[in-house]
Amino acid sequence: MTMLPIIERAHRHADRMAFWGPDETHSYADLLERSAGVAAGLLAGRRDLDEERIAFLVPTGVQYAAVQWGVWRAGGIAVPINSGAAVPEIEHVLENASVRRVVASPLLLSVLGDLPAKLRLDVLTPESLEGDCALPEIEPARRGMILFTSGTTSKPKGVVFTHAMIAAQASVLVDAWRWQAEDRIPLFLPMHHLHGILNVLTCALWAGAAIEPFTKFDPDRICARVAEGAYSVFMAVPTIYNRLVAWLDAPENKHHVKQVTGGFRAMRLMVSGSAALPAGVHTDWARRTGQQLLERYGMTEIGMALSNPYSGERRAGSVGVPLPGVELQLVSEAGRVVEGEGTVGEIWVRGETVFDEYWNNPDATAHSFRDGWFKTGDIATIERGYYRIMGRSSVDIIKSGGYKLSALEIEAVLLDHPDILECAVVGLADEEWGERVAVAAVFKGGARLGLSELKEWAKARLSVYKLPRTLLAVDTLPRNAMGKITKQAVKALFAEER
Ligand code: MLC
Ligand code: AMP
Repeated sequence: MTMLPIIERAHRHADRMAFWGPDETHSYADLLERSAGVAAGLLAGRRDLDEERIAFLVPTGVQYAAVQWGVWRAGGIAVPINSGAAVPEIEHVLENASVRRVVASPLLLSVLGDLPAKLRLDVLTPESLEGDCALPEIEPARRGMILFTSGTTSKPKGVVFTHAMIAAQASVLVDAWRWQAEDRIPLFLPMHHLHGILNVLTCALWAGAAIEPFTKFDPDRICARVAEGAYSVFMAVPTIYNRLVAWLDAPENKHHVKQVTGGFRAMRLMVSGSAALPAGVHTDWARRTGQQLLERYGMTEIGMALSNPYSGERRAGSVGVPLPGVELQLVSEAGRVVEGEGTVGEIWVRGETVFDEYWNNPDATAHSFRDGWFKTGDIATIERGYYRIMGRSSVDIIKSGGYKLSALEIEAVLLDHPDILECAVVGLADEEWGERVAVAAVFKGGARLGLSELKEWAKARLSVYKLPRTLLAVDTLPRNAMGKITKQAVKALFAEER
C-alpha cells in the first residue's frame, strides 16, 4: 500500500517525542493515532476525500499536525487559515478554495466572525474528529495543501502543493542542513506560511526530531528556554533576530545574557530567511553568540532554492548556492540567460520542489512560467560564487517582518475608505521590519484622516502586518506621461518628508 512518506517515517520514529511543552509531551505514535482519528472523522464513512479542501484554524502544536496529517491521510487538501487574519481575508481564502468544512479549535472560532453562517460552513472541532477506518492510498501526485500568498495581483493566490513537492522540499532540506532525530527546535512562526509549515514543522517531523510549540514569538519565553539549553536548531526571520538583539541589549535582561548567548552558542544550526538578513546583523550575531547564521532564500511557490552551506563559508549578505535538485538561472530584462558573475538577472527556477499551479487561477499560473521555468520576480547576481539578492522586479511587492504583502491589495482596501479619493502604497526601508507599509493619500473634499484612525478602520479588513505604518496626505499623486502613478516618485515624497 502506498503510504505518504512522512507517515511511513513517523512509524519508524513511533516511540520518539514529536512535541513537547511545559505540561505535556506527544510521541510520534500519538500523532499517528490522532491523525488517523481526524482522517476517519473527516471521512465519516466515505472512502476518500478526493481532494476536498479542508480549512483549519488550530494553534501550533500536536493538534495542528494531527489535523494537517489527518486531512492528508483522508485524501483531502489542507488549507491553513491565518489566525490573525481579518474576516474579509479569510472569506477570500474560503471562497477561492471552495471550502465547505473548517476544522477550528474552540478558542479560535471567533476569528471566523460571521463566515460560518454567511458561507454555510460546516465547522468541526479537532476533538470531535475521531474513529477508526481504512484510509485511502495517496499517490505522490495528489494535491495536499494550499498556501495563500500575496503577489502582483490584488488578492492573495493559492499555491498548490502536491505530496511529491512537500516530500521533495522536506528531503532536500533535511539532507542539506543535516537534520537528525535528536534535534530539538522551537516553533513560533505563523502556521499559514511556508517557513513555519515546511522548514520547521515538516522537516522536524520528517527527521523524527522534537518540536516545542509556541503560539507566537515571545522573546522572554524563548530566551529562557534557550538559556536552559532546550534547542539544537533555531529558524527565524530577520525581524526576530533584530528582536533577539534588542532583548540581549535591554538593561533588564543583563543578568541573563551570558546564559542565553551560551544557549545560542551551543546550538547545532541557526537559520535566517524569508527576507534579507542585514550583513551587520549577521556579524553582530556571530560576535555575540559565535553562531554564523545560515541564510537561505526561498519562496512559497518554489520552497527553498538557495542556501549557504552547512559546512563551509556562510557569507553575510549572501544566500549561497542552489540546493541539490534545484535548477536556477538568472535572466536579463531582455530575456537572455545571464552568464558569469556581477551581472544582475531575475531568478528563474525549476525542479521537483517547484509548484505547478495557483489554485483555480490558470491565467496567473500561465503568466508565472516561461518554458517550464518559474519566474520569481526576485533580482540577483553572483559574487565570488555565491548568489546575492539585489531586490525585486515589482515595486508592488513589500516584505515586512518576513511577510510578503501586495501594495495593490492594501490600496484596494484603502480605496474603500469614504474619505480617500486615491492612494499609493509603497514599502519603505525599515531597520526592524525590513520594510514598512507607507501610504500617500489624496483625501476627498476637506477630509483629514490621521494614521491611527486609518489603522483602526483598516484593522477590520486587513491583518495587522498589512496595516499602514506611515501616512502622508498629498494633493496629487505623482504620475508619468501615461497617467500612471509612479511608485518611485511616491517613495521620494516620503524621503522628502523625513
Ligand atoms: C506588527 N507590527 C508591525 C508589523 N507587524 N509594525 C510594522 N510592520 C509590521 N509588519 C506591530 C503591531 O501593530 C504591534 O504594534 C506590534 O508590532 C506587535 O505586533 P504583533 O503582531 O504582536 O507582532 P509580533 O508578534 O511581535 O510579530 C513580529 C514577528 C511576526 C516578526 C514575530 O511578524 C512574524 O512572526 N513574522 C514571520 C512571518 C513569516 O513567517 N514569514 C514567512 C513567509 S514564507 P503596537 O503598536 O500595537 O504594539 C516565506 C518563504 C521563505 O517568506 O523564504 O521563508
Ligand atoms: P513568500 O511569497 O512569502 O514565500 O516570500 C518569498 C519572498 O521572500 C521571495 O520572493 C524573496 O523576495 C523573499 N526572500 C526570502 N528569503 C530571502 C532572503 N534570504 N533574502 C532576501 N529575500 C528573501
